[in-house]
Amino acid sequence: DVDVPESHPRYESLLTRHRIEAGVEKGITSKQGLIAQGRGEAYDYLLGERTIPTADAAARAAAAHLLRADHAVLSINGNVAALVPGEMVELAEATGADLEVNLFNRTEARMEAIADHLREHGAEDVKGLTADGRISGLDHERAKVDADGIGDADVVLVPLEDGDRAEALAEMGKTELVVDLNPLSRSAQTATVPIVDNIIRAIPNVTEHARDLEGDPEAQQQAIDEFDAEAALDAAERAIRGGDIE
Ligand code: PTJ
Repeated sequence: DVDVPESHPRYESLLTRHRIEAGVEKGITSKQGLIAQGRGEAYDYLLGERTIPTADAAARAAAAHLLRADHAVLSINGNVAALVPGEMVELAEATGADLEVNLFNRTEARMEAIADHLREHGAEDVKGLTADGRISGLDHERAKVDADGIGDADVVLVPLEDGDRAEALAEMGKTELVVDLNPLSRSAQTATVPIVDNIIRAIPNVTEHARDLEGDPEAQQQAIDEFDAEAALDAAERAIRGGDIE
């Protein structure tokens, strides 16, 4: 990785930046991914770079949805692949979900590089390269999915998703789980479960909740029933604006 002293006050943030940079160098992350990361970092700084209680409740509800799904798919883009490849593989294993590469700026080279990168991190089956399905209501390149992946899924985790696609997936009736540090983004606003947290913290947290909820349908139902998306988005916005966190 990179030579940042652990005592540095912005250690995590610098490490994250380095991973995104390395992602661009490896042909995994797009240049726009750098801009997206900068935007995310600004929100995270204002949040105090921590998981607020409503984000933790969202992570638990997301874990419950993944465990109860008939077919759950975790969507991977260039930022997600650079930041949390092993963590996404672990979450897929903990919940029985599929992994699918799904890009906003789709190129075959980046699709292949990301699929290889995930396999290097332990993924066995990586979907997305067949691209024989479509998300309705989007233009050609951005609509491509695997028919037996996101096309068939009832629950999808779409971290750092573009707003148009998040809306289109929701309109197809899928239960949408989003990770996005901006509570005002359309993705967060249209999600069944918006997790307003840094993906670096959010994914391992969802996995931990999944392990805790596994085999306990009552606790899963409770995590889903108790989560209020609108209240969680409001709480995150208040936290970012400098208000109290309840
Ligand atoms: O690899 P591709 O081609 O699929 O492109 C991926 C990006 C992320 C570049 C693309 O989807 C994009 O442009 O997304 P946006 O519209 O910039 O939205 C990304 C959202 O994720 C923004 O609201 C950011 O605040 C948020 N975000 C960025 N970094 C993080 C984050 N949220 C959580 N954790 C982060 N580390």
